[in-house]
Amino acid sequence: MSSNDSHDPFFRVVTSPAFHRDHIADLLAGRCTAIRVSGFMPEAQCEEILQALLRAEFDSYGTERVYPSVMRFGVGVSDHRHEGKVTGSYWPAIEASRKAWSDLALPFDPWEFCRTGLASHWPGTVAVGRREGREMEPGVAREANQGFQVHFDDVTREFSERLLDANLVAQLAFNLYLSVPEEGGETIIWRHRWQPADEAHRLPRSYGYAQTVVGDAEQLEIKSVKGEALLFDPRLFHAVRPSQGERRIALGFAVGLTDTGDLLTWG
Ligand SMILES: O=C(O)CCC(=O)C(=O)O
Ligand SMILES: [Fe+2]
Repeated sequence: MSSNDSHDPFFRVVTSPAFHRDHIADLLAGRCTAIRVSGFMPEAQCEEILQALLRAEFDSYGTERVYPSVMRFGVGVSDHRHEGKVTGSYWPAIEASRKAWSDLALPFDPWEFCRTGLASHWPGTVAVGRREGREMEPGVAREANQGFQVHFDDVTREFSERLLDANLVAQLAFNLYLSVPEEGGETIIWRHRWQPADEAHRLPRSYGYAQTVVGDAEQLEIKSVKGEALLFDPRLFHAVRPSQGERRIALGFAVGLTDTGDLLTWG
């Protein structure tokens, strides 16, 4: 716990056997911070994806911006951003990624599996987001053995133009853990949203911030287990602790709520 004793009752993790509509609404409204669904994907299917990924070659994110390095399989749109705009390299990268995923020859589509699980109790549709009429990347497999720096995710601030062909009113982050280390690898979420003065804590040329940015804000620590899905509010500063032993591999995507009540996903 933090050194600050005052507790916000809405700063909490909900654990549930499925993604219920009320919980997702609570998360979007700020009445909770994260939803954990353990056993979201059966062990055998996690293992199938994991073994296929381990046979494949991961790329690293731009090592200048993302340090310590995070390996990925798939395309993250923030790697194709320049001065608040999506660069021309994005669509060819997606084409290459489609081929790489299809070469894994998985008997099912892991992203569709995740979307179906999110949609099970949601009244709107859950679909991959589109941009300029084209389907975006459905998600990215990420291996972050050395963790993620303290950061937040908010495409409204990252991009000066509309990223999707839709009006987004909120953004969430989804992760499904395929392989988790015994030691470390915790996801930490702080009860602190970006404010302009936080820029003083920015790490040079990085996506991240020094941990001083969160001061003594309340924090939640989530040690996920294999097969578990985590949905959280990524506008809150968060980080992943470095790990030892087992590789830390997760499937992740962003989830946007539209002004028509649908959930759109992208990598
Ligand atoms: O891997 C995690 O637990 C969280 C990664 C992250 O930064 C995100 O999903 O936005
Ligand atoms: Fe993040």
